[in-house]
Amino acid sequence: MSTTISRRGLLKGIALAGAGASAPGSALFAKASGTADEPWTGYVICDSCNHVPQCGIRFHAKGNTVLKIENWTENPRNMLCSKGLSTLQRLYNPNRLLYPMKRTNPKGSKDPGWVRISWDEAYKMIAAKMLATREKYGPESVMFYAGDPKEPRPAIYRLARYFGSTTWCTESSVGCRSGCMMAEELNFGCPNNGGTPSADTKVYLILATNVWSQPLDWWKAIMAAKDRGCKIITIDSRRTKAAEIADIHLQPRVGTDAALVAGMCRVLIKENLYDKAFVEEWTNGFEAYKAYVEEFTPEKTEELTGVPAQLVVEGARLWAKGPGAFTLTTQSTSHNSNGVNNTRALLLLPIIMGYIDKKGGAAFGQGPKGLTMAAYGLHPTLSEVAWFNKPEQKARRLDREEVPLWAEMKDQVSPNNFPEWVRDGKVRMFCGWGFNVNIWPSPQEYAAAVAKLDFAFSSDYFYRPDSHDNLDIVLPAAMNYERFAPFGWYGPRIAVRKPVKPLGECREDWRIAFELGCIVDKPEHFFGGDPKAACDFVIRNLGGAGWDAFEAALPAVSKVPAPEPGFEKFRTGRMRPDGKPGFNTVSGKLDFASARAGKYGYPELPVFKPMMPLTKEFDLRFMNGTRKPHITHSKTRSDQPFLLDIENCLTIDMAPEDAEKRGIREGDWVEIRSPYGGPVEAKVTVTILVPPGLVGAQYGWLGKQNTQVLVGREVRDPMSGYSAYFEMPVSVKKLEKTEA
Ligand SMILES: Nc1nc2c(c(=O)[nH]1)N[C@H]1C(S)=C(S)[C@@H](COP(=O)(O)OP(=O)(O)OC[C@H]3O[C@@H](n4cnc5c(=O)[nH]c(N)nc54)[C@H](O)[C@@H]3O)O[C@H]1N2
Ligand SMILES: Nc1nc2c(c(=O)[nH]1)N[C@H]1C(S)=C(S)[C@@H](COP(=O)(O)OP(=O)(O)OC[C@H]3O[C@@H](n4cnc5c(=O)[nH]c(N)nc54)[C@H](O)[C@@H]3O)O[C@H]1N2
Ligand SMILES: [Mo]
Repeated sequence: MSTTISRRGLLKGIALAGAGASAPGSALFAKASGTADEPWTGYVICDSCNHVPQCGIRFHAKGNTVLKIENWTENPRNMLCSKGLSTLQRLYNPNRLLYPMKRTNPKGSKDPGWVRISWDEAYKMIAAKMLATREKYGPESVMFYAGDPKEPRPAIYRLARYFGSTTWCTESSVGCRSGCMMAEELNFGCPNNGGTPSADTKVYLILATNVWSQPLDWWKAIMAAKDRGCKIITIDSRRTKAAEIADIHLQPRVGTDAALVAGMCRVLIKENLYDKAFVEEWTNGFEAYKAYVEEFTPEKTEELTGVPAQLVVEGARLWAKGPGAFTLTTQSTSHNSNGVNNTRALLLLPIIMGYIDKKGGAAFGQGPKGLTMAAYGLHPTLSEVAWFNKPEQKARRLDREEVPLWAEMKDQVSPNNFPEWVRDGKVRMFCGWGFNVNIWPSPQEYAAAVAKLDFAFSSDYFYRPDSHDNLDIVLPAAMNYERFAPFGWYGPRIAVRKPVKPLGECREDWRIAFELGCIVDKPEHFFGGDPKAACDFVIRNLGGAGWDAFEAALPAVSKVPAPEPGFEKFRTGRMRPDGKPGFNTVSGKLDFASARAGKYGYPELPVFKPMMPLTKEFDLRFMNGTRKPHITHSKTRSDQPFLLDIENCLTIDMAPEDAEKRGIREGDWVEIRSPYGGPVEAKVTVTILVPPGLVGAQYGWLGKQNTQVLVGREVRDPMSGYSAYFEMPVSVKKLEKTEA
């Protein structure tokens, strides 16, 4: 089976599907053309890049064929981007998986020998294996995993919980932005990555957040604030769009944010610009931090970070002219070996100024009913996150020795030692949804571990050889146009869907998880296998009128009751589950110093730690994974080929000085090596987007262009267990070739 697509064939296919015709011999198009010709309008949610909440899509269909899509204007998030607009290519991509398949050749064979099977047979094989593995090796030996796809997660939580396994993990526990969330929870006592500026915001701080990774309305809100006179400070190691519109751009070298913040806080303290009263009443550990930052003079800060001393001072002074709000929606600051502490440091900037839950400051939002959102905007009654957080479950966690603080704080295990778990017989079976082995450093080691499992399956939209070749079963997942669950969630607003029927025998992920649950556990725990019934359960639990009423209201987006947001909720006990004033940290206050971290031998303060040194041979830092507007991870490449017109190979950004020194020009091909692997081939863009000494790249290209092989597995942030994707020293050499 191949994932390469003939572009002509694909475009022809879309035209055929659009016309409702049926291409002989093609299972896909036989199903795609519906019988009824009545035009109708549907409503779904884009899942291209997994912003949560996601963007709404209105589509026009005939029979079961989607003909045209547009912005769902009534949806709070209603501006589709290049990725969203090309999702129809993905829906009608002739390479889609349409039927369950099982392998017939032994693992390791070049050809797995896939044959089509029925859902019944697939479920029987999987369920029998789940039960037998649990019986023989205990529940933890069955691992549940979801990739970046966040939509399937609540249902898989439920399956893992009722099956009784704590070995439940996702791409977020491998390395997304949960490392940043860990910092948020340590400082604030709850996740909070800031938000867009409000009408009263005077200064807005953009912390390592790339414009291209955000929904389009994020940018609109920032430009509107700028027009109102709000000042912008951007802290980003590259000169991004967000840096170019900033009043002050602070450009620290990668992984040096803790030093930059120490320098800025020193200025705020020395010049008496910080909010003394707030710090005294609502924070913990300030005196220790004050003593720590003493050595970070502007000059020393410049030496450590590369940010000019004068800018450190000016940045601090401008930030003090608040109220100030911030955004830290980034994943990138958590991807170096001091990631959690660098992020904790950045989050001290709103704390020291007391811009916490204030008018014009950083708003602390809340879910419709509770204090915080859980499980990617989905309700804890469905995900049953509380079960994973009970002491008896925590005691069984496979990751508790490797990342003890993470294991205490997080309900998902850190699976970065998966190869060792398989080697030691701790994990025997793998149940996956959207599994991509190439998110890991040195992915070949994870692929080899998959091949050694007793049994493994995954559900996906497409067949991915790197990840699927050594599975036992591959299941075809329904796409966003074809599923009911989950609904979109925007604060108290809930957008239910009106989808088309799945192509072939695709099934939605919630249904797959629930139907398996019905076999290995009790149907009453899994809504009899019905995703819509599960959504209805959550909506009613939130006090809403239920799925049918919400569907009848479409295209309007319905509301569930919600408490007034209000300001300074920490004064009235709304930030803690026990209703006491303060924050949900161990100290009850906002933590400059965290006893929770100290308990496990990590520094209590968010201290600076140098990155891996560059060497004579590996003399450039590699930023392996910044986002681009037309790329999502590895999947948009072959799935949505319109986007390949924009870029069709791995390109790296190099500063003009660095390129010239190596005799490299725009468009040249180069090879990249690190102490851990390579060569990797890429085409060069010469640009001031990156400073001298830094190479910027996207990850997610495959084969010879797979940058993950450059990342060493052992270089990690000890607090989160995350890999240092953005830290590797590399060499870049010109190649004598002109094509990929
Ligand atoms: N188009 C698109 N959008 C996406 C995605 C996608 O693949 N494509 N993926 C989605 C997902 S899963 C995620 S997690 C988010 C990620 O969203 P982001 O984290 O916002 O995206 P990145 O481009 O990885 O990084 C943000 C910025 O951090 C800067 N940076 C890197 N290291 C450092 C550092 O050490 N210090 C400082 N100060 N700055 C640093 C980079 O220069 C970059 O501009 O995007 C989501 N949105
Ligand atoms: N070097 C480096 N590595 C990184 C990062 C980086 O910046 N640099 N970023 C990290 C981050 S933030 C992330 S989020 C991860 C990316 O995480 P990945 O897990 O790679 O994310 P995707 O590529 O979105 O999806 C993985 C697979 O899921 C399938 N899929 C998509 N949607 C669905 C669905 O709804 N159901 C099912 N069953 N399958 C689906 C896709 O076809 C694909 O095969 O990579 C991480 N790794
Ligand atoms: Mo992510």
